[in-house]
Amino acid sequence: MKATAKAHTNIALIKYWGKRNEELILPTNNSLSLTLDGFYTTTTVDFQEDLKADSFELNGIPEQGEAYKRVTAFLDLVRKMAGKEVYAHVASDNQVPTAAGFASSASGFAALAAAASKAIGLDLDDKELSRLTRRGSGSSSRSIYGGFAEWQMGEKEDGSDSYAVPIADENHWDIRMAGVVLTSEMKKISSRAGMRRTVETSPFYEGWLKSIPEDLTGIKEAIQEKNFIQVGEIAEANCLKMHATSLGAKPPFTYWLDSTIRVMRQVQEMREQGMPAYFTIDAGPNVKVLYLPEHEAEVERMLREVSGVTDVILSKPGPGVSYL
Ligand code: 2P0
Repeated sequence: MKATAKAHTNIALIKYWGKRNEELILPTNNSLSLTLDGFYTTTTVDFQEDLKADSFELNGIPEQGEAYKRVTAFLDLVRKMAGKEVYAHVASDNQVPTAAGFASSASGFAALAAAASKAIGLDLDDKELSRLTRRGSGSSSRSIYGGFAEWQMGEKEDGSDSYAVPIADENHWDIRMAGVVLTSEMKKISSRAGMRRTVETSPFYEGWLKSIPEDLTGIKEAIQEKNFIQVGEIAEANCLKMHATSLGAKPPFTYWLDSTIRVMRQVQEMREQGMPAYFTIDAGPNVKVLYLPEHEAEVERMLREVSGVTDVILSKPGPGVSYL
């Protein structure tokens, strides 16, 4: 009853920002992401009849706090699905630079869901796996697939129709993303708390939701046509709308630093110099920049020039979940 799985992290171009059901992790809108090569989690789950409790080791270090609780709560779901009462050793190796604002929860839960379900004898297809991993962390539902994936919010109360679907795999289009590292400080407001406060209090939230269908239609069309400018314009505007909702929250908040804004301005400067590049930002200060391979050297050079930038990490589209 042992299995190992590998999953890559993803960055949303159309953001997930708010839940309609906190326990089942059901979102208020569809989101769409790009899975990245190079940043992944490899997890081994080993169920053993003689264990009295689960254990969780991350990069070789035993975890006990919040991370352990989220892993065991997730394993409870897997045990329930399989109808088996057996505990596991879980060992994860995280190759995700979390300091760069690449969320490790997406790759982490996708690898855990795949390894745990396989180890306990559940034979899940991608759709079932996406639905399961969603319960660990919403964004992980999209990491089941390589390249571009869309998490469909679904309508049902039980969440059975809320899972990701593939849009175009990692070989469809060589589009690149740079992770611009600004700070390694832990953020003050988690994405979970931030989205909750925004849903509950921001008068801009309704406008955000209304704008999603048009963004989704436009970006999916642009991905199929490999229209970089259209993908970039929609993704950048979508990110700005998401961040605008937090300024309208009560109390208001922002994840941006002064250096975040300097990077945004530098991306604008790149465009003025004739280099198509667009940014997106998640629930943190760091910036991700979309660009095309032919501009890689220049994009990296210009990003490193910005005051406050400590590192720039380049990435290509990556694959979906796999078993080792
Ligand atoms: C996203 N974020 O679509 C958005 C954009 C942050 C900003 O998904 O509560 O860690 O575990 O479902 O998936 C971060 O939220 O939240 C996130 P939970 P998750 O990538």
